Amino acid sequence: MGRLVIVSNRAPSIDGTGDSGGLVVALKDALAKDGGLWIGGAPEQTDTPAPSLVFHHRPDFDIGLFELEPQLYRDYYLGYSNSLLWPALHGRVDLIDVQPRYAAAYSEVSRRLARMIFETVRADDVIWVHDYQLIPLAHELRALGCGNRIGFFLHIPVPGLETFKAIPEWRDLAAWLAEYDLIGVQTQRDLAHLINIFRHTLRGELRYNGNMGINGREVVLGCFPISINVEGFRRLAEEGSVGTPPPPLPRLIGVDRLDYSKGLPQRLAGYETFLSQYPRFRGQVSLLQIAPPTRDDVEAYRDIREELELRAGHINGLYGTVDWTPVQYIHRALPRDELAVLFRLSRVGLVTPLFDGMNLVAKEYVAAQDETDPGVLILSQFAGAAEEMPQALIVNPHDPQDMAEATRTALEMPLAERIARHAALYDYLANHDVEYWSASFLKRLLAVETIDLHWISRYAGQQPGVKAS
Ligand code: ADQ
Repeated sequence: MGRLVIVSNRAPSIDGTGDSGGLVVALKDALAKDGGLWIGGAPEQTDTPAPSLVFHHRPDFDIGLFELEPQLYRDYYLGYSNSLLWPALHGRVDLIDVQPRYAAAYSEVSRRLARMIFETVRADDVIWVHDYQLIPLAHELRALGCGNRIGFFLHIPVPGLETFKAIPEWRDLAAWLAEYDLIGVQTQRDLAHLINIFRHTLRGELRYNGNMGINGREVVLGCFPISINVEGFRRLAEEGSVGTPPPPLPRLIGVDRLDYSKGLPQRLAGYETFLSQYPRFRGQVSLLQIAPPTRDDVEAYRDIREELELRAGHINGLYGTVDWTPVQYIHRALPRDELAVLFRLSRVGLVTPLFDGMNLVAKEYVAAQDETDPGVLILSQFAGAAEEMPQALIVNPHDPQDMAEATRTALEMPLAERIARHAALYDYLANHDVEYWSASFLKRLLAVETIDLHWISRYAGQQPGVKAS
């Protein structure tokens, strides 16, 4: 194999700062092995973007940045990606903002990026594209005659067909997806939805091996639940410290980007029901909600912030006393080691999104626990993580009563049961960490049969394997 080429909306930092979580850690080793390249958007936009990738060398891998004009970036990223695709794929069609210029910008970015990638990749490089911001990329690369293996991983959910059809370009999106060699999704739920979308939109046929025959070629589909560096996060929790020692209350903790998909108002509604129905816990527990701002330029995100602050203020006004604050709310990001310790100190982890591709906080909470006195995870049935973590207390985040019951059960759970549930969850995660995730995706991508260049040439209108000038 040649190099591994990762493509994502945002590139890792050039100096390695901020590598501590997420994708970079997951892919670092795979990238370092064969002199890998990570292609991603430059952190700043410019009125005079470079026509080609701007390269930087890191000791572990190279970075190729693509630059965009501010307006194009806004329409592609804040517009199409986050005001249309994000809400639609999370089932919130009531929030979608359809603007023709968003759709044009979305295609334009992949088109430009494909040109830059095509002039850079070698024939045996393997390309792995990440997430909903770049779905058309394989289509644009194929149109240029690119015959490389190209895989795609979608980090967020695939909704049901009817919801998907609320996106005006739903047919295009399905067709663009079908041009990858391998499409990875987080859960069996997503896989079933994707198969249905292909069947309905492109007359895709499911084969005995789980692949789909679409437009005369075979597309490999797979479910690859993403994970975390389990051992690393456990160590952070054991060794880290928090600046100010938290008060010695058995705490509930929630840590989420401030996003409407994370179900934060519903979580507070469940907590309010809990405090109202079980007065004996008043003054005994508090909920620490850490929710850093995200995508502040999109209206729906400003609304959710206001709603959360109103609800938190309402609960504190209703139940708080001079020496007890029921909801503590922090509206900023915290260092990872501090988060890990807070998870470990909390008796209950609340992970209750309305719809979520996976949700890594659920896995971080379990990894951070003291195995001799672990806390309990309350997990939404709509988080992708629920498929893998049945030993959590699974709840319906729309039902405050269910949330209140689960909170009481978690707080009263005997030590032996907490230990048993945690041990099962931790064992599973230890065997399915983020390295396992990236290795299994790449293994599957490398096993895909080399694609039919004659098929590509039909698109490119040129000889197979010949690069367009
Ligand atoms: P996200 O929607 O961002 O990711 P999630 O999986 O929960 O959601 O990851 C969030 C990460 O940010 C976690 O590592 C968490 O610890 C961190 N974080 C959250 N709040 C923080 C805070 N206040 N301070 C510091 N760190 C904080 C998308 C999909 C998910 C999918 C991931 C990975 O929406 O469903 O799990 O990609 O594929």
